[in-house]
Amino acid sequence: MKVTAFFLLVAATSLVECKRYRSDYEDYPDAGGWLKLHRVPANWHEARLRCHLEGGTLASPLTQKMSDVLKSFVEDHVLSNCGIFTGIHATFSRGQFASIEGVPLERIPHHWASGEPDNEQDSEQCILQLKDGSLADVSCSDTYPYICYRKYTNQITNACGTFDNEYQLDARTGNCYKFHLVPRTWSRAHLACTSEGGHLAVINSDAEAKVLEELFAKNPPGKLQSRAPFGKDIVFIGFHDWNEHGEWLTVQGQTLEQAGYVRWSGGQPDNGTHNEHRGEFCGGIFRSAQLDDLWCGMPYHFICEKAPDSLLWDEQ
Ligand SMILES: *[C@@H]1O[C@H](CO)[C@@H](O)[C@H](O)[C@H]1NC(C)=O
Ligand SMILES: [Ca+2]
Ligand SMILES: [Ca+2]
Ligand SMILES: [Ca+2]
Repeated sequence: MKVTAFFLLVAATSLVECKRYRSDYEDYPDAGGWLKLHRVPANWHEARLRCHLEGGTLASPLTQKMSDVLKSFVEDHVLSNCGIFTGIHATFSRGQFASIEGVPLERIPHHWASGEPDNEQDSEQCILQLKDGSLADVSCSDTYPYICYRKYTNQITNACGTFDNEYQLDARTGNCYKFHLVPRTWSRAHLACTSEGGHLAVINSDAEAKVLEELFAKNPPGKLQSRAPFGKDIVFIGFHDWNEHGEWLTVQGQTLEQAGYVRWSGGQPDNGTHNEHRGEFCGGIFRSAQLDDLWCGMPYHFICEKAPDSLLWDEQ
C-alpha cells in the first residue's frame, strides 16, 4: 500500500513540475502556458493559421504579465528592431480591435508607440508589439515574426505523442494517422500535417495502403464536405511532382518505388483538366488506396501521418 501511494505521489508531483506540450514549445508559467517563437516573418493571416494548426493561438499581450513575457522574448531572441505580430486584429470589422480569443482591445492593458495608431492609408488592421512593449497598427499583409501560445490544459500526451486524439496509432506500421475533415489545398494540407508534427501520409507498403484504405472507409461520403471533383472519394497524400511535371516523389524526396508503393488507379495519372484547373501535380488516393494525380489548388480532405515520437523531448 505504502509503496503504491509513494509512486502515485511521485507521479503526481512530476506532472505538476514539468508541464509539457511539445518539444518546440517552451513552458512560461508567467504566461500560463507554452510559447513558440516563429522567426521566419509571415503575414498576419499566415501567422494566425500556423499557430492554429499547431494547436495554439497567435499570442496577444492579454495581461501585463503576458505583455512582459512577450517583450522579454523579443529582447532575447529577435532579430530586427521591429516587433512581433500579436493576435490583436480588426480583420472582421475595420477599426474594431480584439485578440484572437475575442478580448476587445479596451480590456487589454496597452500603450501605443509614439505616432500610433495612425491607420496609415486606411489599411492597418493588425497590431504589432514593439521591442519596448508598446503597440502599433500595421498592415496585415506586412510580414513579421510572431509567437504562438498554448494555454495550460490538463490533457496528457497520447500514444501518438500529441494532445490531438484524432491521431490514432496503428500497430501494423507503428505510425499514427489522422483524417482531416476540413478540406484544404495540397499546400495548406502539407502545412497542417507538418504543423501537427507529421507529414502528408506516405505509403511505404501494401500494409500501410490497407491502413489508409480502412481510415478512408471510416469517413464515408456523407461525412465529407469537399466540393472538389470526386472530393468525397479522393484525398491528398504525401507525393508531388516537385514542379518537374512527370516524375513523382514523396514529400520525403523518394520515388514511389523507393518509398515502397506504386499502385496507380486505372488510367491514372491522367493530368486531368477541370474548368480553369489545368495540370494535376499533387498526389492523392482513391478509396481503394490506389494512387491518383490531383489538382493542387482545389481543397480536398487529406491524411496526415506522424511518428509517435516526433515532437517529444529527448529524456535526459
Ligand atoms: C499536364 O498539363 C499541364 C497543363 O495542361 C502541362 O503544363 C503539363 O506539362 C502536363 N504534365 C504532364 C506530365 O504531361
Ligand atoms: Ca501605424
Ligand atoms: Ca508511411
Ligand atoms: Ca488524376
